[in-house]
Amino acid sequence: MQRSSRYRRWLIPAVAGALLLSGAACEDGDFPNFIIPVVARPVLVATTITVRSGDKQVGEINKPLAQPIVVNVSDQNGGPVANAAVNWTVLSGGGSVSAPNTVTDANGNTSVTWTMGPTPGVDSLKAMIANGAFVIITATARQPAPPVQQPQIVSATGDITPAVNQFRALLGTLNPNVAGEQPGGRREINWDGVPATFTNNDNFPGNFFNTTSPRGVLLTTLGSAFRISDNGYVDVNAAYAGEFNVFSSPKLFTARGSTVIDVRFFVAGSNTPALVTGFGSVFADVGLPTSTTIEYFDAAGVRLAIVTALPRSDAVGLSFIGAVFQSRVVARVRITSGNTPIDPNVTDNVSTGGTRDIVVMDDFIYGEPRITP
Ligand SMILES: [Ca+2]
Ligand SMILES: [Ca+2]
Ligand SMILES: [Ca+2]
Repeated sequence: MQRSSRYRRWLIPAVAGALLLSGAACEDGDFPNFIIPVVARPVLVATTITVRSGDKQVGEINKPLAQPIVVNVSDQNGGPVANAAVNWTVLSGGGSVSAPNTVTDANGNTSVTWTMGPTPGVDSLKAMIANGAFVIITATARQPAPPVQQPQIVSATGDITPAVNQFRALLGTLNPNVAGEQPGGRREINWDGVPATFTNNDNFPGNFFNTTSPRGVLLTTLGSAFRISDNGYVDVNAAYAGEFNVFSSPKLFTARGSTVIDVRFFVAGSNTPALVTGFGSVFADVGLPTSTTIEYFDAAGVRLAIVTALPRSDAVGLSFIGAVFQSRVVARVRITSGNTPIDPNVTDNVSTGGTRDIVVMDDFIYGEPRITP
């Protein structure tokens, strides 16, 4: 009986998880004075939660982040805890998670998919375990990038008439040269009606086709002036004879001192900026495959597209390039016509193997400039 009693006295604390049982601590005088180490297994519980992956992502508003949010739950010894409950709470941003409560796998991991809220900014998410330990995960929600519009491009060299007519048809019927917004359709500038006072000299004003003849374009150049010619610019340099042929007779257009011209759109006859769906131009004597381009910009100045005119392929030497977007998004185009401006002392030398490519312009064809996209 006595032995059984002693046994009980040290067994019970051991079962209760005590690490040691000291005989000296016993009040019972005849209990042997020795120390029994009892290697009791501590109860391992979910103690710590950490983010394994998915923190600080950047995503789109109202869209799930690309990567799941993975957390890991570990015990007092840093070992993984399986079947630990994790509670997920969106703290800010108004988004949502795929499940409010999850449990860890054998590796101590569990995850959710996090969908961003409706406003741009930093969203935050809390993942918490039963003992109150938690981690905060953040993500940045952005506005979705505007869909990249792929314009329809019309390009030709040689006989360009079918391409020009195709481009005209894409834009719609030709509007009269009057002030104000037309409901749709297109405008054109062929330079042929520019009066003699602005022909074969450097006096052509960049606002001519928004004032004298209101068609909604303002021309500017990085160079010094614009020049309209009814003789293929032979009055500038006699060596240009036969180089620059017309699509619409008899006049052509180019800048002096630069090959770069900006065309900005306005409601015809006004100072109100406007947008067009597309723009194209006829070019004369494109000699090099990359010298002549049209760049399209939106109202914020973002470049939407760049197109490159094909080099001349026949004796006439005309090229056409134009682009039409699905909606009215073009506020400005930048034309680069060749790499060398007309000059009394400079000739185009591409045909003899050189790299100086002088290019001039004929017809501009563009959508009706309107205020609304
Ligand atoms: Ca013309
Ligand atoms: Ca040439
Ligand atoms: Ca040329």
